[in-house]
Amino acid sequence: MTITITAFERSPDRGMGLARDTRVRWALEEVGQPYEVRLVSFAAMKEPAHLKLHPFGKIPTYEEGDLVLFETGSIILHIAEHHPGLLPNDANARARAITWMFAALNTVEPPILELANAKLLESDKPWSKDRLPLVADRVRGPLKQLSARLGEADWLDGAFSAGDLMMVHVLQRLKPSGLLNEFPSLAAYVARGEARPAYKRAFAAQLEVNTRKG
Ligand SMILES: N[C@@H](CCC(=O)N[C@@H](CS)C(=O)NCC(=O)O)C(=O)O
Repeated sequence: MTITITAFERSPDRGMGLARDTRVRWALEEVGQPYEVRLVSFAAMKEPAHLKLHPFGKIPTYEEGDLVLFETGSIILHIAEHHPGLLPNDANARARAITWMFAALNTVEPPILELANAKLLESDKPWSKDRLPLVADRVRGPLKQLSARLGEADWLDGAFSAGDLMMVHVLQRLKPSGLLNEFPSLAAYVARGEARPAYKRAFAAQLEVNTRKG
């Protein structure tokens, strides 16, 4: 059955791979599943046809036959559960890998998004200069703990899993801030993720869309 995902017609990051379709593309590449992409404009995302797929008017969505999913956590878990390559067979190891997916989305991503939004949307406010260091410190906390847990290991719990895929993609959003480099083991962890051939294919595919003329 054909898999179709949605992505930005023009990503605000102009192809840096930070838009969340990249993590879904990456998961599909890791498990070797071909997919099609329907590009949507910001305006189209808020229209009834897209809201039927994604009640919050965002990308990415995932369609496969009758199945329609939104939320990258759910989409990537679905992909990982239906195709080998992203979750271990051992039941406990599998549960732990899924736990890392949740940790990426529920613990690590929110303060990173808060920082990105503070820079993007609030930098002209008179209180921004005082607030920004506080927001950055709220990112450093979980990064320090994540870095301690990763230690010298390549991946968070044994072999590369959907948990690592999600964590690496979440951490990538920090790159422009320079914060990631304060944690060399995490910067190396992200680089290891980016070196995977599946990631490179996913990155190239989204870049192609975002550098197209016209
Ligand atoms: N929690 C959602 C977040 C989805 C999301 O925020 N998508 C962004 C692109 S990365 C979006 O569509 N933004 C456009 C908008 O909110 O209008 C997920 O993980 O899928």
